[in-house]
Amino acid sequence: MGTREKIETVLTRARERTAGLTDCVDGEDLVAQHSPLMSPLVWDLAHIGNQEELWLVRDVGGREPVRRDIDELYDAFKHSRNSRPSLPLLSPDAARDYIRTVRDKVWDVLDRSTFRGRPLEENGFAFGMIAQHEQQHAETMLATHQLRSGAAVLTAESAPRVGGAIAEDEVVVPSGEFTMGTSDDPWALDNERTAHRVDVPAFVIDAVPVTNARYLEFVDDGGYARPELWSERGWAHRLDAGLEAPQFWENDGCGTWWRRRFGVTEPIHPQEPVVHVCFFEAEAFARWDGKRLPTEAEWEKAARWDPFTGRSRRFPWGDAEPDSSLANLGQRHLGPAVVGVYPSGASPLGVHQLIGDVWEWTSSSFEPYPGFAAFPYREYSEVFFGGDYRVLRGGSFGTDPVACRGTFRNWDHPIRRQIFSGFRCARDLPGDDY
Ligand code: AVJ
Ligand code: FE
Repeated sequence: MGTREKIETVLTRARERTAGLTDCVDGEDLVAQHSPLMSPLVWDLAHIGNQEELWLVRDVGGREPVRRDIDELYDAFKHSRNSRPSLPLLSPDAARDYIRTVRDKVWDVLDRSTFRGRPLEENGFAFGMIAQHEQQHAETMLATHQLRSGAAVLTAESAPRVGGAIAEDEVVVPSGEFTMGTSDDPWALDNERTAHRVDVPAFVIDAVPVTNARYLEFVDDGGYARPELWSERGWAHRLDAGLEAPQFWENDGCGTWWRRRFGVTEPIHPQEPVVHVCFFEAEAFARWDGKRLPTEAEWEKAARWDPFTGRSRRFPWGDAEPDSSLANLGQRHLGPAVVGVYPSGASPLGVHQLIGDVWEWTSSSFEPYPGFAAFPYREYSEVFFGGDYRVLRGGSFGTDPVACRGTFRNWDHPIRRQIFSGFRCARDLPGDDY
């Protein structure tokens, strides 16, 4: 596929996803605040259009502004999510008209683009960035749907529920250097750059994400009542927030846990990766299991390093784009698939489901790589470096393939769990003699 066709495909897919998430609820629901942690859906909708206008219509296209007067309203740094419902936002119909007007202009800008010249236009970067931006908000809107109360409105084919056997529970990753990050992936965002060599001591990593069955053992073993399993900050948060189980789990009082997912209460599938846990819960589970969370470098080496060539792949399975046989991405299913259903998506060393299903917490805070340069704006990554964030890797069932790859870095506060977050554990290799 050429650059132009690829851009048409990803922008069209993003808009279909946005429409699917916003056309299924009425106007009142779009302007409502479903959680203080989230924007009203109608804010995301117009913000998507405003970013597209700023970067593609005005900057790349050099066109006149469509709505300069609303820039401030849809600047994520000007108003907290919690305060957005009280702003004089565009109505749902006005927001839909606005994003359609912007997109029509973008098709015209795309027609005239050569994908060469300024760095922003090179290989269609700005178009790819905007498709990723819309899809990141589509995942955020999906999280808003999960927080919304009331009857179910979203539908999708259910995720595969019978997985194959996994040869080993854990995989040894031998010591040595590997290439982390990228300098040549055309649509990689600034924080994924630049490619650099990292020496990683040998370690052991779980072959699959931590499942509900394992997590339930932790809960049943008093995991939430044993401060020694938690970091000091984690325990303080566990008390303060009254954490007792993953978010959206409900105990029926007869000893059985259920979970509410997109308006439907269902039994907890033991073989699905646990989801909606915060970093502190992941850390406590790992300690209970005699393990720890992987660092970001360990996660990426397990996901990308090819022991036969020494090269770092784009994805665990190789450089090919994801498809439905390789990973659970793109909101095709409204939940993670059970472990073991994507054997062809495993890494060369046999680590499964690194991409898709659930975002995986790592122990690393969000910092720049050597050679980092903010591009094209400081507010995408740079202003978050050094803050109270932990890196998450691999994407979830809610992440579109355009915004997911072995180098992609997500980050959030360690207490957040309305995102589609799970984890897998790692441990040092005793003796480090592999
Ligand atoms: C990379 C997911 C943390 O949603 O806050 C969206 C992505 N940046 N608009 C976020 C983003 C600007 C960002 N995360
Ligand atoms: Fe945004």
